[in-house]
Amino acid sequence: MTDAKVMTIQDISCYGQCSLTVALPIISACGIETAILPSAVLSTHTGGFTNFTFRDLTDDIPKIMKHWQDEDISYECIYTGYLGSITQIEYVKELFKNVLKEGGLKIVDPAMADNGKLYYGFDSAFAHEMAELCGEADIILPNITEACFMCDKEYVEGCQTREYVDGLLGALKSLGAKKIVLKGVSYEPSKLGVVVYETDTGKKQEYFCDKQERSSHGTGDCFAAAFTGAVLQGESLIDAAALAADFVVESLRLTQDDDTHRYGVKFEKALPMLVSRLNK
Ligand code: PXL
Repeated sequence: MTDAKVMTIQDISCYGQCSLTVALPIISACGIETAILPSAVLSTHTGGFTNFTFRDLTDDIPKIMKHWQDEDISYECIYTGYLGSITQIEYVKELFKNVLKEGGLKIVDPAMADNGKLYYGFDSAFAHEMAELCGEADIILPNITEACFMCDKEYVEGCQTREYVDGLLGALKSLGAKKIVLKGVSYEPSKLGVVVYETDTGKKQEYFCDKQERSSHGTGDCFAAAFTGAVLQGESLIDAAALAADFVVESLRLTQDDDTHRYGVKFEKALPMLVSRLNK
């Protein structure tokens, strides 16, 4: 068991099973000490809810960072999720410089879009700034839509061809990202999965699951958290990505019969599976 500490910066959506309310329990369940930096506090996430509150915590970020520096607090890994503004992206670059241990791991999930659309409140200027942050990262976790917005590529509905996915991976490599975990890849209607591309060696690996009937908000965050926990426990990238994908599928499966539960997935009920697979 490692004593590596991770710090994750993303919002707190008080209700809705996404961002910090899934990252903290999932990474902790993986046996990893997890510090948090809330980028904003919302009453709910922005997908499918209206009139949510949004308390921007941008101004707190440099103060929190300064206190950590004064206290000599630093981390083996920083994992970023949903960020609320371009200024916050700039602050993340400062956090990488000032509170990540030398040789520490930068994991960036450019959580900002899905199904061909940017989430509420984002625009292409934000997507391009996020692309720059991805260029500084060791590992990035975009879905197909986010890759398209960051690389100015056309989003194609439905299944992709291998040529199209290879084109996206090449464009993501040009951003400067070292290791790419591209999510939401589907070469045939019944399968959905990830491609892991190590840009330094050119190695590409893939992992596919049976496509579930339902999709849901928050699954990208569940994936990123489980992936981060598994990597910090020493799993290879492809094994961590496969475990994270299986964890999301299990969470979706445990949610699908509940028609009233549409805003997130019941990942809590899949945690035992995640932990037992990690400890094998
Ligand atoms: O799951 C990504 C996410 C995180 N945080 C907020 C969101 C979303 C997706 O819509 O709205 C606030």
